[in-house]
Amino acid sequence: ASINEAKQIAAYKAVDDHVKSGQVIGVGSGSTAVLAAQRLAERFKQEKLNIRCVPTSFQARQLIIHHKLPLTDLEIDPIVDITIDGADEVDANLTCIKGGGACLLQEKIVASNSKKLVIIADHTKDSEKLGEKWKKGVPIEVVPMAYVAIKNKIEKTLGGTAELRLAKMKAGPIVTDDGNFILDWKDFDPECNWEKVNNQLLQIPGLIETGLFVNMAVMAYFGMNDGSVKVRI
Ligand code: DER
Repeated sequence: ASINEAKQIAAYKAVDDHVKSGQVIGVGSGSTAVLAAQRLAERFKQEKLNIRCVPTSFQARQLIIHHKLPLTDLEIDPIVDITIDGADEVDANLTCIKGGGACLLQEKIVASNSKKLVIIADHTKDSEKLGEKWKKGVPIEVVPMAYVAIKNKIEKTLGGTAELRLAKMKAGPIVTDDGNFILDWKDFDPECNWEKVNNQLLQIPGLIETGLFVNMAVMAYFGMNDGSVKVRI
């Protein structure tokens, strides 16, 4: 199976296994979540599902509107039944690196207000330890005025390098949906205790959120090369 086909089988199986009428659903961000939204729209139409969708980014909001799915938000629906979202890498304990698409802040907020977070990905995201396959670092959202000070603090206290994420089709840094910058923290110690590291990072003033989703996902669906789906619980 191609990578896209692997993403699709994981996304479709997760939507088919978990989505039912009456739910408030968190719609994820990134290319795998696009496929989940596609399947959600198919089922919504076929089964006339009574669902409401909370976006996890501007992209997710566009997806919901494009598919004419019922749009809601966390202000109206602060309790989400299930969020289905992608990831950049998932380790053996279901700890995820997210934020490859710079959407980690709203994704983590919606996920933390969801009864269940289900991850969907192709097999290239399936690792024993974080850092094995994903080499672009842990995305960290920061207040723009503080990015150098935070970069220095991360490198001094935790090692590695924290690089400002620059835009491709815009001069200068990428700016997130909430107007912040992203630092990508690379060359971290792969043996570290991610819960401890995440808590240490979150103490830094001006550091808004990390792409480390620790003890949040309850399941991960991986689309495999042979067309099967591997589920990690
Ligand atoms: O930015 C994000 O957190 C996305 O969910 C990303 O991690 C996964 O995007 P992909 O499905 O396009 O690989």
